[in-house]
Amino acid sequence: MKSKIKEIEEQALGEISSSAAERDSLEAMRVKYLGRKGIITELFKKMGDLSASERPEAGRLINILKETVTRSLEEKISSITAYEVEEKDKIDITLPGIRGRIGKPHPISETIDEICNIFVSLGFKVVEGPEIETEYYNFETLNIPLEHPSRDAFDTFYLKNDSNQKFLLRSHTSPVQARFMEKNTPPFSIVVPGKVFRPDATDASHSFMFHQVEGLAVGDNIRFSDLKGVLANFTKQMFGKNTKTRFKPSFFPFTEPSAEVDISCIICRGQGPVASGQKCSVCGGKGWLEILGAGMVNPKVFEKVGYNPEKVTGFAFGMGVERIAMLKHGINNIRLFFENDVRFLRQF
Ligand code: 2NM
Repeated sequence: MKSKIKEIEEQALGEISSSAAERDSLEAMRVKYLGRKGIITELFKKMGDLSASERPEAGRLINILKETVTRSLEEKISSITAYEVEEKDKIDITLPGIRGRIGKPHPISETIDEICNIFVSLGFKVVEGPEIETEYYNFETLNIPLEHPSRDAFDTFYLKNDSNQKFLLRSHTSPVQARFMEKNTPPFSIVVPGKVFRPDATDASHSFMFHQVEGLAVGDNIRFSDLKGVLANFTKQMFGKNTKTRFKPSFFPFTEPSAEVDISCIICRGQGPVASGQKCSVCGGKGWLEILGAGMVNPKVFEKVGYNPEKVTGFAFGMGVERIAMLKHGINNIRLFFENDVRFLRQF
């Protein structure tokens, strides 16, 4: 019996020390020796076969064996626990970092900045003003009288009335220019960026809210050729140095004469029909894209703001920022700018 116990002890301690340092294999080891049908448990059961004189000594030795094996298992388990704790606290500096996403300006904000910076390079100052306007500044001062048909295109989004004034969301940024003229003496050149609001039904190219940049230069002997020079320079800086500019006669109540300004198509470069005989999808084969309205400030506007039209002249222009951003980036739907889907916005 004694040698049998010694043999089991050696076997058990050997197996435990060479077993994998994993909880599963150690548990298997515990079951094998100390479980209900384990080798050591069976030894206890076999004591009944011994004589009464051998039994106490055998019992003592088996108990020592049981304790030895138990301690050996516990030591190994505690070494696993220590290893796990140590590993958990270790920082693996070779793992790639988690980069936080950084925001950036909206493409419309970037286009506004780009437009304004070009005019700043030409000596213009950037001026801003209120989005809620009075009928007076949105219409009257700009020579858009109450019963005039050209007012229909703008006439919307009225707010609750004050006692004697009607308030509305501005339909262009020109009222800011009218307010600026009242408070300042020429000469000056300003650009006014901002949100404007129109009664348009939304489609791929229209929105009830969009952004404008309008410009105004007033002084002594400012001429139509100054307007042409400034806008030709702007279109070259904005769309590339080979961009051509073309003026067509038009009408605005606040300018006379008035013009619509086209640039040579930035896709087909003014060629219109492309080599394959198909029409350019951006300009529709025309070779030109309309991007601006402009003109010489109507003397009636100068009178309204208290200037003497015999003494000062000026030019003004206005453009839709969304339209310009769509042309520049090849975007075919204005709504993409306002949905704020980050998958769209991240492309800029
Ligand atoms: C446009 C086209 C032509 C314009 C006129 C004025 C003001 F205040 F001086 F009368 N500001 N902006 C103007 C002129 C705007 O937008 C298509």
